[in-house]
Amino acid sequence: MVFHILGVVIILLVSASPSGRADPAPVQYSAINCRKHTAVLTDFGAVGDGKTLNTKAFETAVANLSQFAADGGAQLIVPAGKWLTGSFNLTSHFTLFLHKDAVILGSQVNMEDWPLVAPLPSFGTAADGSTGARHASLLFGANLTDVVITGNNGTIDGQGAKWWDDFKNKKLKDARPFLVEIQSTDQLQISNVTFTNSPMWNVHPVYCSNVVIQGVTILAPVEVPNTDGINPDSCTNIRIEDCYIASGDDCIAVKSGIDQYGIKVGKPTKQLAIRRVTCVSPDSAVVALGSEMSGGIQDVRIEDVTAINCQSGIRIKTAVGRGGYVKDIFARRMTMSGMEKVFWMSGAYKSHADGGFDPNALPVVHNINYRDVVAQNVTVSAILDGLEKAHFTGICISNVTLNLGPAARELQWNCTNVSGTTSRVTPKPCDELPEKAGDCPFPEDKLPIDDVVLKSCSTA
Ligand SMILES: *[C@@H]1O[C@H](CO)[C@@H](O)[C@H](O)[C@H]1NC(C)=O
Ligand SMILES: *[C@@H]1O[C@H](CO)[C@@H](O)[C@H](O)[C@H]1NC(C)=O
Ligand SMILES: *[C@@H]1O[C@H](CO)[C@@H](O)[C@H](O)[C@H]1NC(C)=O
Ligand SMILES: *[C@@H]1O[C@H](CO)[C@@H](O)[C@H](O)[C@H]1NC(C)=O
Ligand SMILES: *[C@@H]1O[C@H](CO)[C@@H](O)[C@H](O)[C@H]1NC(C)=O
Ligand SMILES: *[C@@H]1O[C@H](CO)[C@@H](O)[C@H](O)[C@H]1NC(C)=O
Ligand SMILES: *[C@@H]1O[C@H](CO)[C@@H](O)[C@H](O)[C@H]1NC(C)=O
Ligand SMILES: *[C@@H]1O[C@H](CO)[C@@H](O)[C@H](O)[C@H]1NC(C)=O
Ligand SMILES: CC(=O)N[C@H]1CO[C@H](CO)[C@@H](O)[C@@H]1O
Repeated sequence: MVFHILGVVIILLVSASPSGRADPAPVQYSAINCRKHTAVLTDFGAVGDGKTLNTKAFETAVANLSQFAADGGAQLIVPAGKWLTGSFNLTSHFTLFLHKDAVILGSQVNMEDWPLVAPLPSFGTAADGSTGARHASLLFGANLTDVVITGNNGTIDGQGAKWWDDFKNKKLKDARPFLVEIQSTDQLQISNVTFTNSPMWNVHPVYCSNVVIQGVTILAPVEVPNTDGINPDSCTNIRIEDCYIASGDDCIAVKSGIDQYGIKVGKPTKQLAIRRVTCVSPDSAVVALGSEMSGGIQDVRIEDVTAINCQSGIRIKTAVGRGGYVKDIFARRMTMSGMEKVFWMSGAYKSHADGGFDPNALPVVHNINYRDVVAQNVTVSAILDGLEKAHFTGICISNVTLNLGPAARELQWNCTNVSGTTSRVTPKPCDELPEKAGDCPFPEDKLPIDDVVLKSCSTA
C-alpha cells in the first residue's frame, strides 16, 4: 500500500470551554480557507449515541452558521461520537470538520430522511435504472462558494446495506443517494475523511470549479454495484491526490453528462490532475473516462497510480449518441498487479439515458497518452475498440512492461478502428499502433489548481 500516512499533531489533552463543556483540544488542519467562527455540533442539541436522529441538529447548525458567510465564515466541529442523520445541506464559506473518532451515520430509518432532488440537467434522468427522482446525498450542497469537508480522518458511513438489498430486489422507486454531492460550487475541498458503505457513489462534485480532494479513504464492499469512489462530473480545475479507494465500481469515474442532455448542457470536465492514488476494483477501472462524457473530457493528467486486482487500468467508455469528446489524456507511472485488462477503450458502451439520443452524435476520442507503466499478473494487455464511423486516434503508448499472469489470453492486443503509435511496449502491440521511437508526452506546465496553497487552520 503506497498510501502515505503522514504525521499530524493531535493533542490528546482535553480542556474546558467557557460554556463548561469538555471540548477536545484544538487540532491543526490544512484548508483552502480558515474560519473566523467555530461551533460544535452538540451546541445544537445533537446526541452522538448512534441512535438519536440528528438531522435537525445538523440543519440548525448549518442555518445558524450560514449567517457568518460574509463575516469570515464558520466551522462546525463534529466531535467524537456516532452521529446518526438524514440528508442535510451545507452552506458557503463553511467547514465541516470531523474529529478522528467522529462517525456520521446515514439514517436507515425511513425515506423521509432522504428527500428527493431533481435529476441533473446533464443527465436528464435519475440514473441508477430509475425513471423517478433521486434521493439527496447525505451531505448535499448547491450554488455555494468555498466549502470544506475535512477532518482527522473521521468517518462518513452511509450504512448502505439496506439500500443495496432494496436495489437488488428492485424495491426502490427513486435512485439511491450518494454520500456527498456538491453542485455548482466554486472552491471545494474534501480531505482527510473516510467514506464507507455508500448507498451508491461516494463523492460527486458536479458543475464545480477549483476542487481539491486529498487524503480521502473510500471503502465500499467490492461486490456492491455502482459504488464509484470519486466522480468529477462537468468540473474544471481539480486535483485528486493521496487517496486510497477500494470499490465495487470505478475508483475514479470522470464524467460530463450523457447523450442529448449532456450535449445540451455542454459542461466539460477539464484540467483534472489525479496523483498518488491506490485503487482496488475487481469489477471496474482505476480511472474511467465516461461513459457519460457528452459535455467533453479534456486535459486529464494521471500519475503515480497503484492498482491492485482491478478489471482495468484506464478505461475510456463511450457510444454512438454520446457526442462530446475525450481528448488530451495523459498518464504516467502506473504500477499494477492482478489486472484483467490494462488498457481498455470501448466505443460500444451501449447504455443510454432514454431513446432520445441522436444517432449521428459521434464521440471524438483523440490524443490519449500512456507511459511508464509496469504491470504484473495481466490477463489481457489491451482491448482498444473504436467506432467504425469515428476512429479513436492519436493513441500513444510508451515504455510499458506488462507481465502476463496464469490466466493470460492468447490475443493480448485486440485493436479495432483505432490508430496511433507505441514505443518499447511488451507484449508486442497490435499493427494499428506501430513502433515509433520516443516517449509519449506528459504536460510539463502546472494546472491552475496547483497554485492553490492550503492554509494552516485550527479547530479552536
Ligand atoms: C483512515 O481510516 C481508514 C479506515 O479506518 C484507514 O484505513 C486509513 O488508513 C486511515 N488513514 C489515515 C491517513 O490514517
Ligand atoms: C491530511 O492529513 C495529513 C496528515 O495525516 C496532512 O499532512 C495533510 O496536510 C492533510 N491534508 C488536508 C488537505 O487536510
Ligand atoms: C445561533 O445564532 C444566534 C444568532 O446569532 C445566536 O444567538 C445563537 O447563540 C447561535 N447558536 C445556537 C446554538 O443557536
Ligand atoms: C437543500 O438544498 C436543496 C437545493 O438547493 C433545496 O431544494 C432543499 O430545500 C434544501 N433543504 C433544506 C433542508 O434546506
Ligand atoms: C442553482 O442555481 C441555478 C441558477 O439560479 C438554478 O437553476 C438551480 O436550480 C440551482 N440548483 C439547485 C440544486 O438548487
Ligand atoms: C492474479 O490476479 C488475479 C486477479 O486478476 C488474482 O485473483 C490472483 O490472486 C493473482 N495472482 C497472483 C499470483 O497474484
Ligand atoms: C520506464 O518506466 C519505468 C517504470 O515506470 C521507469 O522506472 C523508467 O524510468 C522509465 N524509463 C524512461 C526512459 O522513462
Ligand atoms: C476483438 O475485438 C472485436 C471488436 O470488439 C471483437 O468482435 C472480437 O471478438 C475480439 N476478439 C477476441 C479474440 O476477443
Ligand atoms: C474502417 C475500419 O477499419 N473499420 C473496421 C472497424 O472495426 C470493425 C470490427 O469491429 C471492422 O469490421 C471494420 O473493418
